[in-house]
Amino acid sequence: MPPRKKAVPKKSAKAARVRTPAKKKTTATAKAKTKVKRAKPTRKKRGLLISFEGSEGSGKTSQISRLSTRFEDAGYPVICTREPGGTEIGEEIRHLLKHASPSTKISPQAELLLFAASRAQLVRELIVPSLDKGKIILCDRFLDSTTVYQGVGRQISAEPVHIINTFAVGDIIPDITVVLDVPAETGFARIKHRTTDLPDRMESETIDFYRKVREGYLLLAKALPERFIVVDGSRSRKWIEDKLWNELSQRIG
Ligand code: Z5A
Repeated sequence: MPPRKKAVPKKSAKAARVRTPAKKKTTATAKAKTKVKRAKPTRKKRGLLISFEGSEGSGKTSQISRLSTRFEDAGYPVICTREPGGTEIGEEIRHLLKHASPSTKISPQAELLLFAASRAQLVRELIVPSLDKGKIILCDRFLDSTTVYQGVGRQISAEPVHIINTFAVGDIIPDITVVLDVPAETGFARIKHRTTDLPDRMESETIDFYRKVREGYLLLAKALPERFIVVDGSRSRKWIEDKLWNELSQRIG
């Protein structure tokens, strides 16, 4: 299987989330209008953002690698990225989030903001410019991970999670979100043999936490059926790849 490409762009670009101007014309509203002019409303049409979600060991990384090859072979311009990470700053945040010592005691609120910071950078540095270039972006986790892990898993209330998510992504919402659904036990069994020099803070959660995460994804998918595709992640790698390729290539046209 070819190694997954890590895409870190050379240039950064301005993302364009613009507030609706107030009724009265003031200097501030005039500035806001200038921003409206600079926004590129057509960019979401040009490329496509496909996020992959699911609990640990659900097979996201494996499927992104397989599907990127299928997209490339079919002549689509495709890039792969991940969260947290995907940019230089994001990868530093990833390291902190995954390998901070237990004595650091990162609070759920600080954790939420760190994930959001990594995402805010990824959106502006990589996702917006790639959509502008018409690329298909396969993203290993995106904002739904925060909704589920920090919202459902860590039980931070929905409102701050939503506000912070929205602030981080602006108007960039995935066009399609794939959920690889596996029982928590299956995911755990798949990753337990992993050997690494560094202890992983996130992987030390209980099985109950991952049960909640799974339920959270299924609820989200039920609420947003037009965006989500849920696939049985406990099937064989080849079965999942074929199923996803059929679904995605049909939707992309
Ligand atoms: N997190 C968060 O809390 N809030 C956020 O906003 C964001 C993230 C963005 C990121 O960890 C952690 O951050 C994650 C959520 C949290 N934490 N947890 N816990 P990560 O990026 O290191 O890991 P991950 O995203 O959870 O993915 P993963 O553990 O690497 O698993 P995966 O990518 O879904 O699966 P995989 O690597 O493709 O496969 C795992 C193993 O299973 C591997 O040996 C494969 O060969 C095997 N596999 C894959 N598919 C199959 C099938 N179909 N059958 C059998 N075996 C398979």
